Amino acid sequence: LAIIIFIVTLFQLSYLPSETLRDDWVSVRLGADQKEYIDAKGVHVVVGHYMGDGTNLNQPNLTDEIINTNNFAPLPGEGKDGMPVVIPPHLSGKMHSLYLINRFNLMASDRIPLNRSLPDVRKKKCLGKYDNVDGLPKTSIIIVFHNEAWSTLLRTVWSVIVRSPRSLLEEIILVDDASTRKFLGKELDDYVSALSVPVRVLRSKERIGLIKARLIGAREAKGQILTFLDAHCECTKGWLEALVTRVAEDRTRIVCPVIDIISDQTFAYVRSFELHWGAFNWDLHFRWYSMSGEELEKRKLDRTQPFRTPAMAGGLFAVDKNYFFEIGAYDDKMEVWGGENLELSFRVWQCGGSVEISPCSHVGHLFRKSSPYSFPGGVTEVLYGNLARVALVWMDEWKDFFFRYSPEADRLRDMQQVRSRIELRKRLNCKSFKWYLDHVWPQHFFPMPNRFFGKVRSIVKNKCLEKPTGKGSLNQPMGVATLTPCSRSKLPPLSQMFVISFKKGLGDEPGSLEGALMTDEAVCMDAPDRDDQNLTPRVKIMACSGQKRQLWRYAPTRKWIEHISTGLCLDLPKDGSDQNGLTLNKCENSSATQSWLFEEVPWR
Ligand code: LR7
Ligand code: MN
Repeated sequence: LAIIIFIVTLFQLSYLPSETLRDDWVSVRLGADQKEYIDAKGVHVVVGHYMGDGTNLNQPNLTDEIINTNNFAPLPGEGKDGMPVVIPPHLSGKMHSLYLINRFNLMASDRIPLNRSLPDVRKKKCLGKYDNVDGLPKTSIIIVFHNEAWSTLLRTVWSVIVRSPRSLLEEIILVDDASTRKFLGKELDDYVSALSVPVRVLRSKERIGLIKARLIGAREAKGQILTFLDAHCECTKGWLEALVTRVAEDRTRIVCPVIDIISDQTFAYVRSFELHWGAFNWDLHFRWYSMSGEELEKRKLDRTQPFRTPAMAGGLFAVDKNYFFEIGAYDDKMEVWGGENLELSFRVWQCGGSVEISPCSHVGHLFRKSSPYSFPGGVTEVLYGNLARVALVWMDEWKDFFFRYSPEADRLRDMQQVRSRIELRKRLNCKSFKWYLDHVWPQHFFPMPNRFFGKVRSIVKNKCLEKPTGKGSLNQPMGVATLTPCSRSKLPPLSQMFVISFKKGLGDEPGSLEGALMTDEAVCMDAPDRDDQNLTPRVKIMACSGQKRQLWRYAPTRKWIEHISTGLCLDLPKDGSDQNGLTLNKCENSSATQSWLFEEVPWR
């Protein structure tokens, strides 16, 4: 059970984009954790985790027979144009138990034709932009899978065939990572041999995990370009042209599509945001964050330009095959799942390439709230072992920060043999992790030698600033800025740790600070720009925006935390309580409630 709960939180915390509720959806019934909506066209939509969230796993025993049966039975028009599927109420019981097999609504998927239509979700400006595919190299599409459902796997294949220019498609390679489901054997071989595009099924007898499975596919590929997809994707019009064109222009580019959402409940195709980039948090979990304001400004003229991303989600990207192998493909000592996306991102950036997202390429991915398959070796061991390798090889002094706060990874640190990967890094003459943070992701919130890292203490309260537990969009923490009793541990909880730059100008006293007051998950202390007389400004902690309203200044003798845009000082509310959050007031000399201490904590 512990393992299951871990997997569930792992996935919930990871990169599920915020649940998208359209304005025109009307709520018709609110269950415990189930919400149903009727949209403008009268279509039923179910949102929320009403199953598969780990709370109901002790449901009817799924026999091997049920798991091994292929129930694919398409109904014409079902799921058409990416519309949600409605399951008739009398089938609800069966739907719930089938859900548990893959942690998505298998019954819904099995009712949608493999070649269903999808809307063209691209911006108008994309249309025509990548239409000329003459002379472009061909690509091998590589899809690895372990016990995938028939309908999702083959809908992925069909969406590639139906929506890619034939002249760009060398072949489709399916790599079976030791699946045990019967229908993925000969039935699959026979089915794909009749398709109009060459499809090869490569099989691993042993469970090798997605990383080594992709390596098999990559080595076997005949195309000049490799395009990877998860086994439950649906490609939309124009997706491949936009990727291949950019890789062909510059072979050191890794190009990712915008990843849209296929609902695990209804299989609705939901367009996602184009202006999020990929990065990670202090625990090295992949995250989507809003692009910085500066970056957005630059893109105002043309939002269809590909943009650089600090990290890729992992599953969906195109890369030049020779380049992929020149820079070291994947770390073949990584197991099962996880970490390889950051490893590849760091490596490509640090060794002279780039990773970008093309807003003109949209591919849907079926997001799940938990993982359906086993992690041989244990979830924690697998994931944190892989992450330890990432840190050891690529992160220089930031690995110490990671290991200090991640006991799971620290425990596995000494077991990792990374010599050949470190040699690879030397051979390729790759840049430092500091260079990566400074140049690829200047908006990052990691500690740095020129930054303060530690607790922010109120001198009257013996309490410290705390990151809120509420969630905003993109699942980032959000809430009013509050205080909690300061931790006295040598290793304080990360929720009390903040980062802000040292200010080292002429005449600045030592220990002066200035900039955004940031913490994990790209959140910053925020207050309204103008001093509104009627309203005591509430100070919040929310997504970093790069705006002036998030800039603060501190000098150790005065002890004020000044809000730069208003000139006001961070204060406890007048009633002395801090439960409802901190506030801003006119700065007063030697006001105890406006006095703060920045207490550094070592991170290296
Ligand atoms: O042991 C395994 N063997 C496999 O072949 C485990 C998995 N797999 C296959 C699996 O069938 C699937 O096709 O590998 C693929 C990825 O596994 P998922 O779908 O369970 O992973 P995910 O979508 O939850 O995980 C994301 O992170 C992974 C970390 O290792 C991989 O990089 C996935 O490719 C990646 N998925 C995406 O990037 C899709 C978009 C997510 C976002 C945003
Ligand atoms: Mn996936």
